[in-house]
Amino acid sequence: MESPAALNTLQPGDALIIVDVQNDFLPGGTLAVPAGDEVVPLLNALIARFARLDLPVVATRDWHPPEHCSFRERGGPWPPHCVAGTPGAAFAAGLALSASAVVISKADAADRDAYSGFEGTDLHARLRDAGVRRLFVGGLATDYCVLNTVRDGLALGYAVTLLTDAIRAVDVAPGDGERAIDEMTRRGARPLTSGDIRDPA
Ligand code: VGL
Ligand code: ZN
Repeated sequence: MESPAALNTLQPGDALIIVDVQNDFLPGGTLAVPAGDEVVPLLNALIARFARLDLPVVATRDWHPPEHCSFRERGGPWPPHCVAGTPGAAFAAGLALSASAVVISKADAADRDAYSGFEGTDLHARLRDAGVRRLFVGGLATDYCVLNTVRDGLALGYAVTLLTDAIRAVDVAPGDGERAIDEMTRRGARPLTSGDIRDPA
């Protein structure tokens, strides 16, 4: 059994997973997540720390074709958002992605949605090839893409730390974000704030 200190301390095999920090999910975007912009400085600090320790940084992005099935015009639940190649789909301008960050595009087929960064992508293969065993997950949105990425990560056998200060929820129904955090925790994700993460001695 690892001690709590070890659980909080970065080590080889750790990776930072930044979920969908894209303009359309920030205030002013077409599917704005309330206070979604607040995750950016927290994630930037973590990007710098992971990069300094030579640990992988992965950024997922919602990357929809123009007539995606999740859009209202096609009977889906969402306004058009994150159309591949448009400014709304670009990563937040303030997000300081390291040059070595791996970008994973998802939900890029017109007739299928994918909330998880693992769904229909090579994310698992890339992490496995890099020897990754623990995921530190932050980004947007808590109740959709973060939730589903964490569910899949746990099911695939990764140890998952949920960066509770670096996520924000859509909250279509009030409490969705809190319920998502509860579910992820119940499934085995470890909730931690970025300030609780320690560098190795
Ligand atoms: C997301 C709603 C629709 C997300 C993506 O990134 O959480 N939410 N598409
Ligand atoms: Zn989407």
